[in-house]
Amino acid sequence: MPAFGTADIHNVLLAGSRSSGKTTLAEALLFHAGEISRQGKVDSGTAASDFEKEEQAHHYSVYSTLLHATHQGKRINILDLPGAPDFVGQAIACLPAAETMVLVMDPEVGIDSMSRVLVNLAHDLDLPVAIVVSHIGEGVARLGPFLNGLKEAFGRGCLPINLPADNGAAVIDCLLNGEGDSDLGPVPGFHTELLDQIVEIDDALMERYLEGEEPNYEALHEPFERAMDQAHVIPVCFTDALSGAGVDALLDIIVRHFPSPPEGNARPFFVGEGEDETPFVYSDDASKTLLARVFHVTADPYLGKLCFLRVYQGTVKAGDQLFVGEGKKPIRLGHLFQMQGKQRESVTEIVAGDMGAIAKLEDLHLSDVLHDDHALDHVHHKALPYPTPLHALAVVPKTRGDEDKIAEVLARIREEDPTFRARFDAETHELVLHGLGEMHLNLVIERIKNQGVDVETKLPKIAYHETIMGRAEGHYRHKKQSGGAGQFGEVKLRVEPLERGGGFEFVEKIVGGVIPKGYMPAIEKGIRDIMRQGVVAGYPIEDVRVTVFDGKTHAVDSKEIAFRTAGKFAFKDAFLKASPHILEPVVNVEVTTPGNAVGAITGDLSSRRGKVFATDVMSSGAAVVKAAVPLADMMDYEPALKSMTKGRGSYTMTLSHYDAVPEEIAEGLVAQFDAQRA
Ligand SMILES: Nc1nc2c(ncn2[C@@H]2O[C@H](COP(=O)(O)OP(=O)(O)O)[C@@H](O)[C@H]2O)c(=O)[nH]1
Ligand SMILES: [Mg+2]
Repeated sequence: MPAFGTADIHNVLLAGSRSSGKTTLAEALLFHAGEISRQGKVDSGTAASDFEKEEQAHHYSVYSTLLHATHQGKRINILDLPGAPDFVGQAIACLPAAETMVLVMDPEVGIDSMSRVLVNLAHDLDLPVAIVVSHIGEGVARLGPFLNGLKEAFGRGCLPINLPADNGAAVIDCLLNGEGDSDLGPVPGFHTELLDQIVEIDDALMERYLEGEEPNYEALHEPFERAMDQAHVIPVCFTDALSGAGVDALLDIIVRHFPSPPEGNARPFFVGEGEDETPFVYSDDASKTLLARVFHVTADPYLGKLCFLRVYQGTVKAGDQLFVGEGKKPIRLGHLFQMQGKQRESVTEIVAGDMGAIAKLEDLHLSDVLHDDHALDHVHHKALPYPTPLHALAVVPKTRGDEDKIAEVLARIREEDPTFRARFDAETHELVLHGLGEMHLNLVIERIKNQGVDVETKLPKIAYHETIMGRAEGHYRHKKQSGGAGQFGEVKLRVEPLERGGGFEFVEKIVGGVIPKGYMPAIEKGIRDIMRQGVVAGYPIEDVRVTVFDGKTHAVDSKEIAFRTAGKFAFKDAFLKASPHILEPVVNVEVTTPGNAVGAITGDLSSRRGKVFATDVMSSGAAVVKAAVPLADMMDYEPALKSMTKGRGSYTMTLSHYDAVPEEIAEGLVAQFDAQRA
């Protein structure tokens, strides 16, 4: 096994919307680098990257996959990310693992919402972006307008570093080469445009360039790198992963032009908390103390839990004793692996800049930081902007006793996916799953069923909340004194609304010790119990301050359980008097569409209780419509958008805020809840 030094490694993310060609490109890169002997296909379930049961069944990627290739003596680590918005959580978790985001785009689809989201994420994290235009064999006429569209969407730094040629059967370099012809026109024009942009970053180079010197690779390498790091240049290149056009060229581009770890922007690590938080500067040096982060977690059928690591500083060695975050107790590593999809190979170490996996560490989780020096105890990566899961689905096992199996599957999914949540509702005996969309939740159900457990699912629900708009007092006396040991607890409390997002505040204002301090945690527990269950419609309660100000104790019969019950019902009493409301999530919707469908789209959004606040039509003819719409009215949006745009529209949703639902909807939700309880 050749060993690679930190400067010989290139880490790239293959990102992009669904079906843009990431997995097929990954496969082609491995094949052209001689890593695999035949090129598999996504559609026949044979791609190295789509190896999980669910992926082969659906012919698309659900999980992030780590692959690697060797080209010109350099190591390329490739992270093939899922493209569907429902699986974006896994993609986001991987972003800090690489130096370059390679955004794969199918020109037939155009500049879609997901690609915009990804470019924004990369900019937020200071991650250089390169664009690979796929499917060039399927027609070159559309590539010119597509390129103009890229500039309009992502800035004038979007410039080709190679060009399609021979009607999409080949590519021709336009960074180091200034001659010849391409499918988009003569090469010299593109060459000059790119050099003009690069030299802006380097005064000395600019001077020589203006004097007529043609810069070579050595002269251009460093300025090009810096231009990428500063997003001054977003290089665009062309491929057809099925015919192989542009694939060798892309391998060359990755190892010759894309940043290695020492060349790329440092990943945003910080040390300390709150106001004391300061950037943590590491050095891409394999001999220093260790800094590594878990970017992906998966379950291997043989090894169990596998944690994928990116090492930033130092070297991880098999058998090492390491610390996890602030943990004082070291953990001992077992085997280390380098991964090729599902294939793994034992390695003795992973150096700064490289990635790999470790098995069987139950105490290690997604996003954890590993180190070997307590000076790094509080080092963490900048918080990643995971979307909030807004879709809910209730499931009940068909066979009693399967709860444990289900819990096991869900715990595993929660380990892997930061955008998935599960909550057991003790009152309804339902398991409520929260995810980013129907596809996301259906996949969870599929994974449960793959474990041989059959479940019944209820209709998808919206993640509503309950809250109050007014202040009120509540009172409850819990007294049970018939036979055996008695129970006594009495609580008086006040509830008042907090700002949206304020969560829950518990305040104790007891005078004269009428309730001993020791019972306060029990009262708070009782209140938290009912806040999880909801009072009026069965949804969790948010944004409430509770002040316990009075009550009574009994010298013999008072006990924790009595105060827990009293707290619960005193809260319910107050809540019902404090103008209870049901809140619904309102999402920011961004629709990318051909311009001629804008009228239909804005009209349709308004009919979904939406407020359209911007419509930008670009010269390429594409348009972006921005609106805020209650999530409840977006549940069937995908097919509607498809039919309005003849399949050419795309959209993304992110949580905007929570807003009170209109009266008639609230009444419906309450009636539904009452019927369920009856
Ligand atoms: N002709 C052609 N088809 C491609 C190309 N890249 C991907 N495809 C096809 O497009 C579909 C989606 O590709 P896939 O790699 O799964 O996309 P992903 O969702 O981005 O991983 C598959 O049917 C591929 O065979 C390409 O460059 N040229
Ligand atoms: Mg894929």
